[in-house]
Amino acid sequence: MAESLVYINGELVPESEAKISVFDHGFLYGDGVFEGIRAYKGVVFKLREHIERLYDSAKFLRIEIPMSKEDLMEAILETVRRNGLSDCYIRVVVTRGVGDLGLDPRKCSKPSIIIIARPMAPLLGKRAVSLIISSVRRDGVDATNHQAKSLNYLNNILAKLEAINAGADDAVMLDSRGFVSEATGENIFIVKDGRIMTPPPTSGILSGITRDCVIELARSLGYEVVERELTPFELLTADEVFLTGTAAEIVPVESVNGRKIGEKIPGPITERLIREFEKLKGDPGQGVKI
Ligand code: PXG
Repeated sequence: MAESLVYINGELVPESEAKISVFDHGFLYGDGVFEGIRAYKGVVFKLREHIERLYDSAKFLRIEIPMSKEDLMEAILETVRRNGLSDCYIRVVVTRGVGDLGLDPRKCSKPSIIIIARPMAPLLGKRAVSLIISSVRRDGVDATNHQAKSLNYLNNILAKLEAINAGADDAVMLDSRGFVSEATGENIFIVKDGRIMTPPPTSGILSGITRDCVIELARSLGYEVVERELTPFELLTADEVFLTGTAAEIVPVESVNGRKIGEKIPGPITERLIREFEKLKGDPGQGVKI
């Protein structure tokens, strides 16, 4: 297979030549932001929403992306085109840029922009997943705040390690008050008595684009969707639990801390949402054409 082409600071180079400096603060301090985006059947799904979130994440960190939103969108589309892809995963990374040792961001003169596009299957596969409730608490909204999609994923990685150690597929983290927040790379939903519920952004979650899409989709199908704090009890006793994310899409949860969830996996509402979500893939109204 030919090498993929990676966009680095305005140039498309073969992946073996795609290199960043060891003095880049994205590498030294995790000082940067990113997006994970998918394209389906020649349409980049929710591209504008991802671009908006990327610029908001950068603004939170006072990283000024040296490119207009339109130009960055075009660079993403061009990277996908030049790699000859129509269904793929796209990673956009913007770091503080090359600086000095020492974390002073003022030493970094220009943010680095990297775009990778490659084929990818759903992250967790289509089957159901088992979860544990992690002992790692989500950082507070007054701390690093996961509403910004930053390169700081240590919180998530510690939780994922705990899941792996426990023999589970993934972990769900609680916020500092003990309410359910999200899984390591996905948002979480529960269903109880026909009503769909998911934690609000105040629970220290990333406001997932798949989450927003599923909320809208569910409401359009006539389901009641409530964004509110959820206790671990509500999670463990839910009729259905599912995760949402760009990489994972919609994934049913079969158990949490060893408690089996529901009668049948996927549950009826999860199954319906998966089926309806499939119909959005490749719809030009849901994104931007390559
Ligand atoms: N929470 C967290 C912490 C995430 O990282 C989501 C929720 C879901 O958000 P979206 O906007 O994707 O619905 C994410 C997204 C990867 C990977 O390679 C992870 C994500 C997305 C794409 C790839 O691990 N996480």
